[in-house]
Amino acid sequence: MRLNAVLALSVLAFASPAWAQQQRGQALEQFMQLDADGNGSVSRAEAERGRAAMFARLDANRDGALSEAERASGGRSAQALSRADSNGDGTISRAEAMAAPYRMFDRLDGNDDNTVSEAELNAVRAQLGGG
Ligand SMILES: [Ca+2]
Ligand SMILES: [Ca+2]
Ligand SMILES: [Ca+2]
Repeated sequence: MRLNAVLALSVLAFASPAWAQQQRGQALEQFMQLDADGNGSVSRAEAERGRAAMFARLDANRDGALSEAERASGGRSAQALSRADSNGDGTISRAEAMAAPYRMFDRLDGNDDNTVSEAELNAVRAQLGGG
C-alpha cells in the first residue's frame, strides 16, 4: 500500500545505522514506487509529493500541522518527524515537514542532479545485496 510505503521512507530518512539491511532494501523498493510518471527514475518533485502525501495522511484533523498526538498515532516513523520542529512549538507545520532534509533522497542521489536514476537505485541495491 502506497501510503505505508511513504511512511517507511520517512523512517529510513531518520534511520539509525543499526537498521537491518532487509528493511533498507524494502524501503528502497517502496521509494521506487514514487516514480509517478513511470520513467524509471524518481525526481525530487516526485519524492516531495510522496512526502506531502505522508504529511496529509498523518494530519488527522486537517489543520495543516502535526500535533504530538497525531505523530504518536502515526507510529515510529511519524515520531521521527519531531526533529523537523524547527521553531520548537511542539507541532510540525507542513512547511517544517517539507523543509526538513530529505535524507533518503540525498543519499540515493549520488550525483546531486535532483533525480534518483535507475542506475543510482541499482548501485544502492547492489550494495544492499551484500555484493
Ligand atoms: Ca519519474
Ligand atoms: Ca493536525
Ligand atoms: Ca542523480
